[in-house]
Amino acid sequence: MEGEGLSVIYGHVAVVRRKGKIAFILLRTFDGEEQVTVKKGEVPEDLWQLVNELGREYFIKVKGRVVESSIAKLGREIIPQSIEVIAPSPPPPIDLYGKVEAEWPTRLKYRYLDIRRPKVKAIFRVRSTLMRAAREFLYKQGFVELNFPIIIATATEGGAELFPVQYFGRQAYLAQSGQLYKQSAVAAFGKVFSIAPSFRAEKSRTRKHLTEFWQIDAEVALVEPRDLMDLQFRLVNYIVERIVEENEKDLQLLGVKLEPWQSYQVITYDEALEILRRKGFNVEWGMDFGADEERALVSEFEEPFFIPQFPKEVTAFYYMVDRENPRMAHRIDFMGPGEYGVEWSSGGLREHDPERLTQRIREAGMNPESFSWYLDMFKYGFPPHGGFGMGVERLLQSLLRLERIHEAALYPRTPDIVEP
Ligand code: AMO
Repeated sequence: MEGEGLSVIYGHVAVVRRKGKIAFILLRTFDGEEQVTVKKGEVPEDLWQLVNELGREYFIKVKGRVVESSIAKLGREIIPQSIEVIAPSPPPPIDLYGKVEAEWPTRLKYRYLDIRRPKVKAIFRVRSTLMRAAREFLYKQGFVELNFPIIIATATEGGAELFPVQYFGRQAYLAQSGQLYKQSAVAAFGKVFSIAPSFRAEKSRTRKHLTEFWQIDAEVALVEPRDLMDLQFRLVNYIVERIVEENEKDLQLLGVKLEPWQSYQVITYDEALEILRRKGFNVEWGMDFGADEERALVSEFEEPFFIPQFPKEVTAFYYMVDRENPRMAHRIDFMGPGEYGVEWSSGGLREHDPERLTQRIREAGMNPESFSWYLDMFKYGFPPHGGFGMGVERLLQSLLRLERIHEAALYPRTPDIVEP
């Protein structure tokens, strides 16, 4: 659409308001909104008649003049010469422009319409920037992007949370993460990442769990915990900067103010326990933080923070046990701060000693034989390494202050929802 000449605009009819001899069509285009102003007497009679027949969600083609307008909310309006209905619509079952949002289950039932709402579109435009920025940043840091298998034969993140797949008479599973594969690849490339879906058959019905979610899964050879923390902090800040640059209007629509953080903090597991005890939680040394504890903890912070070690018992088998303090393992959690804070990522240093790994797999109640290729690979000159898996929806949820994680997925998957 250009200048004040004749333009052709396609869009969905959001609302038609008629005031006597004048009608306003609010048109939702693919990248914004336009107002079409139709005056009886100034347009051919059949066009005026057509306007009366237009309903919400009709997809139309408008040919007209774009003129600046001091009264129009958008600062300009379209004076049509012709309007063509490309695809009509029955009245939509949910009100896409109502003051009061439809209930969440109804929105989900008609998600294919719900995603046309400007606020929902804003969320996914930001998500698009987030994905692009993550890639940009990691490429700039010299990472190689790879794709790991989605159909796999073994649990990587705990045996109970697997979705089984019938695989030609064998049992296979949907990947819980690319963990084992990204570790294998780090020995070849040094710095690798993958952005891929993860599947977890968790029956958790919480504000922060999905059964299908996306991870920014990275692995680096020869890193120290500090490097991993710096890298992730810079990654998130880069994502925030790009969103601020690219999505000004979307952030405005969502009522969200974003800016990069100045610094991050590091607190020990024991310090986290102390904070929680002070807040009245009955937490014992050795436990992992549940949803309530996590929420209470992050709300104490205004800057992102890391917890760089956890009691060995609450870490997955692939995390390296601290050689100096064997009660602890190098699992590093990265926490988003504030009221909408949440665990953005888990990561850490990996165990690359096959003997110790075998022992850890046994302790986790799994059979080392199911991991034979993984255990074998560490015999072949394997460099020390570490990495992280960052949850895309969790990060988006907390940056955009979304009440539930489901809003950060186009078609969320939960124990109750698998359609549409
Ligand atoms: P973890 O299981 O902690 O670690 O997952 C990494 C990150 O993914 C996100 N996440 C989820 N998001 C939505 N719904 C879920 N059910 C869900 N579970 C996890 C979180 C979490 O921090 N292999 C390791 C990572 C690594 O060590 O590199 C892993 O998968 O943001």
